[in-house]
Amino acid sequence: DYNYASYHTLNEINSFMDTLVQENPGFVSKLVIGQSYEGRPLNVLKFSTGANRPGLWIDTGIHSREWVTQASGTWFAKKIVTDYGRDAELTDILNKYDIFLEIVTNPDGFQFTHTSNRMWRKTRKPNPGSSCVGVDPNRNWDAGFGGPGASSSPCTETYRGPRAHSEPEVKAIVDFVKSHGQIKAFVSIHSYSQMLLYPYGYTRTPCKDQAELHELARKAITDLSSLYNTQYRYGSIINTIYQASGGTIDWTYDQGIKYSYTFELRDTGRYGFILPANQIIPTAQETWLALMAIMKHTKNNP
Ligand code: 0X9
Ligand code: ZN
Repeated sequence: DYNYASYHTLNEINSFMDTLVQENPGFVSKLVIGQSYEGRPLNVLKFSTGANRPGLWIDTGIHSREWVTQASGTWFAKKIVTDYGRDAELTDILNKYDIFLEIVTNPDGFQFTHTSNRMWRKTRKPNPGSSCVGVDPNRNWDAGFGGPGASSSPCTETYRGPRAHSEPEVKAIVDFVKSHGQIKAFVSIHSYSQMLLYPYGYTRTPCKDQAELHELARKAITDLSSLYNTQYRYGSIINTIYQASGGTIDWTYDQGIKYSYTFELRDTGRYGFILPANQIIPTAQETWLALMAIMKHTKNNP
């Protein structure tokens, strides 16, 4: 049986996904939206109870070293399966929307964190003319690409890449979002620093839905804190964390996905990326309350 209270390898998470699909036929399926640079499948779990529904997207692990995010993603998958038909609010959401969950969004990086360097963040694509490997997949999106808050140097942790959507892990999501055409909420989950952020990161200009996104963030982090009193900050990326160009949710917001959010999960730096495994389940549980607030608001404000 899968242990949600420990960290797992890529193979173990892939087996978890296949088992979940097998155990829930007609509800959970696995889409392969592309291939990583090293040829691994980019797997997305789809939770669906009917045809032609709009979609809600959650991704974890786009930065491979942020292990509590992939671990929380597996817990969310199990929670969705457990609560459908039991929890009235989630059941109502799933009777109107499909949920798409990409747990290991950067599989090459994740494998590398297990085999070679626990602190690997970027993709694993070589950079021509440099001995440094990888692109920051949260600087590679076509949203202020190349502007301040990203680097043009392949040897830095925030290297933006040679061009927008150069990374297959990013391009697969771009193609999926565009071809789906009805994604209504997009949540990209990182760690650490305990923040709930909305656009923009590439510009100081407030996004046009700032007031609504700010109020919903307040509600979401209030719900989150109700469980273990974990304190989150919230606001636009640029005002709350730092300027960052080419980020995921700036792109999704500019595509018309109003409810675009990024989380930075536990903690605030005591353990940082190396969060002890005994915090996985509490982190996932509290984060789920915030995700429910965002999904519920999306459903109630179509
Ligand atoms: O720098 C980042 O990419 C994010 N912090 S992290 O420690 N997880 O790397 C924050 C960036 C803000 N998010 C977006 N621009 N989407
Ligand atoms: Zn990150």
